[in-house]
Amino acid sequence: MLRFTTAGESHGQALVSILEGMVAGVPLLAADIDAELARRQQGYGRGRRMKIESDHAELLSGVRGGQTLGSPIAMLIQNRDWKNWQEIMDPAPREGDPERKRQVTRPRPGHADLSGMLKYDRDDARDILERASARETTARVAAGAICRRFLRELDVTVGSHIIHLGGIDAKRPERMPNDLNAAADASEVRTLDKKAESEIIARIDAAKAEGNTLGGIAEVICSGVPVGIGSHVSWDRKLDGRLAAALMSIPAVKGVEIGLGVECARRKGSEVHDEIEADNNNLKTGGVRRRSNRAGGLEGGITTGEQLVLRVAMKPISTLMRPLATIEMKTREPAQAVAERSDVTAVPAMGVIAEAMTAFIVAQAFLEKFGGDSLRETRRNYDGYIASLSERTGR
Ligand code: EPS
Repeated sequence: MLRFTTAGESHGQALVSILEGMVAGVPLLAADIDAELARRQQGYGRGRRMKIESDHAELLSGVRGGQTLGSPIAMLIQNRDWKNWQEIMDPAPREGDPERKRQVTRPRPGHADLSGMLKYDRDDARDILERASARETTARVAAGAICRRFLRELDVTVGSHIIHLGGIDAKRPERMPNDLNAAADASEVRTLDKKAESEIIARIDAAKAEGNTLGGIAEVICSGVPVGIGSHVSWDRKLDGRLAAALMSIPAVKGVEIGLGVECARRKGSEVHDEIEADNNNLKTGGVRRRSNRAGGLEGGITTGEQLVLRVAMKPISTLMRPLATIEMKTREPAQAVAERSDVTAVPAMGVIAEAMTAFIVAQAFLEKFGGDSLRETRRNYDGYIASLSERTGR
């Protein structure tokens, strides 16, 4: 079973990411991971922190001579900001227990601060917010980068672009670019619509000026997945549910849609379902094609062989420079929430994180279906499956 776990606080010493269950023989360079980490750090609307950090994953185990070994892959990503926070984040008990600096006792509406303080019995919300911070997503992107590298060997790609930010819709081009990420990454807000791009940037500037924050929607597209990944037989094997859970777990994400998503509910059946026709040339779909892809590449929790199309909606960041009303936890008096340094929006970065989570779930489901301890074995099993699909086309 492919799985990963992360550890680390936002202003702690480092982040840790461990990916377990990846097959041996996948070509992997630290640069493959760093390239994804750098993509996550981009995006107009981020705060000064992103100028401090320049993320690099140190491969501690599981990779030798540029190939995975099949053993757990441990990665360490240092927090450069740690040097400014060492005293505040020191794991050792403090001599004489002096008052801690940078305590947070005015929880932010919309953040994990308050529920976390109550649940974990903490008087300082820093004990919660350090881990609830979006900094943790760096470690997810590192694990996702390895999954993406594995999938690339099986001709599967994952990309994303921003289709909404701060009240502005970005149009999809008539023809999607062949290299979606190259095109989206060329934009500071990762959109393919130039007109919307300048409107979005103006919105971000305006939100910043008023001490506000903005949310938005990323669309993730995963191409090259054959028919038959995931399963209808049990609730927890349905790939749509697994993707939704993984994407919903990204900080500040409040909605996930597959294909038409919520819009399905408003339409008649004839305007929702994708009609089927034979297409003997397309072996990955079992020799059929859909006339449309409103299902977003999933029917019954199983891939159809069409592109996976997922949309992920992020709420505005909950740290506002013009803070919202809350209470001071020590006195229970009305107060304004803490206004820590933060971002105006992180929607462009969220798209990259959503790609990483998608790559992880798809890689996990691939390994369930095709198994193997080495890439060669997985590929042989994969090729055998595609060959058996081709028998149906009479070839
Ligand atoms: C974050 C607040 C900001 C963001 C941070 C997430 O950091 P700081 O509090 O240090 O200014 O930049 O995001 C990252 C560090 C990152 O790598 O994405 C928050 O409160 O969630």
